[in-house]
Amino acid sequence: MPSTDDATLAVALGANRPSAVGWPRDTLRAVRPLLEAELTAWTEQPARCRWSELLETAPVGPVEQPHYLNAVVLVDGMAIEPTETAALQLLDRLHQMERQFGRDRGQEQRWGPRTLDLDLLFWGELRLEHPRLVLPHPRLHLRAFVMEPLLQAMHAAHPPCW
Ligand code: PH2
Ligand code: MG
Ligand code: MG
Repeated sequence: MPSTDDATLAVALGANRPSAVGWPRDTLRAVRPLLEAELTAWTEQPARCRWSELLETAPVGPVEQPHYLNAVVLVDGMAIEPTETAALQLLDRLHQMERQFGRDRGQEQRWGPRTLDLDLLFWGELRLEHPRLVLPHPRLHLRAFVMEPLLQAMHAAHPPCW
């Protein structure tokens, strides 16, 4: 079984509203190579990514909304060490990608529908209690829509076909 190394980075992806590129499936298909390219540009070396399948999941939260598509990517052998500064830089880059796909944080409800959500789950053993970012993600273990694709990504032997 492929292992999770000391400084593996984990990012959760979710979408349940159409974006400019199409339905959530189209959005996540478009995001996959862009996220890999973004990580490669940031660390200045090719990102070694392990992707889960795309999972259709029932929405969690108080707001009535469409089903989500969720996925998780694990990134191994990052050339940048996990630190608070680096994690906040990465968060900014993920938020920038969310905006690229039409996300407007000013307009949305907490737990409400979104065109693209990119959440940092953990980065090696980094522990962070920053107003903008808590790591490991404090609700990671409570969410099947995160745990299920996370385990899939951990077990992934080949890139999935989506
Ligand atoms: N994200 C939310 C709220 N509820 N439910 C599912 N199934 N998947 C999500 O990604 C999700 C959610 C807010 O980020
Ligand atoms: Mg989220
Ligand atoms: Mg988020």
